[in-house]
Amino acid sequence: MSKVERKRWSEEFSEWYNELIETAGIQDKRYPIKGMNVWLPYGLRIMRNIEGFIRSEMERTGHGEVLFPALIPETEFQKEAEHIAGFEGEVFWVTHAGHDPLDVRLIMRPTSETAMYPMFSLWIRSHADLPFKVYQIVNVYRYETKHTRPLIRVREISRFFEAHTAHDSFEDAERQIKEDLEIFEGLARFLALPYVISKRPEWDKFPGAYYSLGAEVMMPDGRTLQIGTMHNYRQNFSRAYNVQYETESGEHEYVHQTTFGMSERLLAAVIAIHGDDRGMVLPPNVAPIQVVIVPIPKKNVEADVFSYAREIARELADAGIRVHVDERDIRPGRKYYDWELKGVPLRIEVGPRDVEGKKAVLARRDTLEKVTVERGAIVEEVRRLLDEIHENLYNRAREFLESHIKRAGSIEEAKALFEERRGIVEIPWCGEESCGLEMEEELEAKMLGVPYPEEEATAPEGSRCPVCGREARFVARFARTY
Ligand code: 5CA
Ligand code: ZN
Repeated sequence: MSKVERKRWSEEFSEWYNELIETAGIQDKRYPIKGMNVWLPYGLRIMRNIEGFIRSEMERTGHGEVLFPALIPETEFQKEAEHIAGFEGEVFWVTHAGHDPLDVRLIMRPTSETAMYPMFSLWIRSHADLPFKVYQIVNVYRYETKHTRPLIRVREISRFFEAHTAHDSFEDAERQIKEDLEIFEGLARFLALPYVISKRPEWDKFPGAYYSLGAEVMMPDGRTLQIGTMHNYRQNFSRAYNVQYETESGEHEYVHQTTFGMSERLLAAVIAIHGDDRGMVLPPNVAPIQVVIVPIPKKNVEADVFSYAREIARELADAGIRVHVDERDIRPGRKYYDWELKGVPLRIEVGPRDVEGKKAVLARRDTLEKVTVERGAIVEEVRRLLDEIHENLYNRAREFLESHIKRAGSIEEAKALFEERRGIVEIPWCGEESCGLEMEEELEAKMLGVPYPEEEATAPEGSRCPVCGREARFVARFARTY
């Protein structure tokens, strides 16, 4: 039987998560502004590893990195009507400088469309400038009114990844969305996070978008978390910000635009989805320490045990593995506890008998299994186990996600499913907003949207919308969300 316990993880997820953020050294929540937390070194190292992957993907796909100011003049912010309506209630204002009120008030960017697009209109001149692709990784500010939670819903998003592109046609913008989806797939694989993509309903699009896609993961308590979005703006923003280009035949056209956004929610998903009652379980790709070596010295042979441990560490480091020898003067049991909490994927235990027999004990964090390995086979075995841990985390999470997606034909059935295990419930839908909103209310759940790509969204033949009884056009996904 597996020793892995996930009782608190699933039944008291909120408490488990909040405690872990602090005990595992991710963030300190005691900063005196609600929704703004302090990153700690260990948490930041994991986040930097995630960021490194995204950055290299952005560069690989031809996005140039830019860095815009954090403040936006009110006058620029106010140019796209839907966008203002969506964000107005969520922005922090800068109204004074020193003792004087500002003539033009400034907002702290909640995202950067209204900062970037006035500049795009200066930069983009001709069809030869297109496609135009940039990204930045910055802090953004949102006065969130829903319950704040570390990494998940914060008021200062400290790692906001935003890609903005401009194109000469709707088709080319659609190609960009496809590329975003591919980048996202690679990232999700890298983090061992299975997910679903849904096309948001009209009433829940990103403010100003023509359409929005959301990527959701399944949290331990059966609620979903949106960890990425891609939006096709069509020409909504280019008209408002006058972003035009000259075509080959000399006419002036508005560009088509897209964006792709993510945040430290990615780290929240990694912590939440892979963890267990002992703490975090980090995918080797992002673990700051992939292997921790714990020497178990006995009187008189301490020096031998420590030098054996360091020797193994040197060999692993030479092989490109992130390794740490825990030489603290505390009991080994205490060390195990700490590194399990911090999610280090592999632990190597070495005692006097291992030194003598030229062996070591390898303990996996994901399954808690131990194996004894010959000295000469350690590097190879560590490599193999790190890969296996990654696969196991992915497969375990995928099973969890799949077992939390169910279909229902009626509201009653959907309600029963939510009672039982929450998760995502797919329900036939006629496509009318009023029916969608009524289902949201009855189920006390959000419509994530319809499955994407759209071929997967069509309702089974003959199925009916449970609200109005008309023939269903889609299946719509509902979930309780973070
Ligand atoms: N301009 C677009 C694309 S860059 C945009 O802002 N989209 S967004 O509002 O959906 O945000 C992108 C992603 O940021 C979301 O998918 C979510 O993962 C993350 N995010 C949004 N709000 C917060 C928040 N308050 N705390 C943490 N992450 C957030
Ligand atoms: Zn209906």
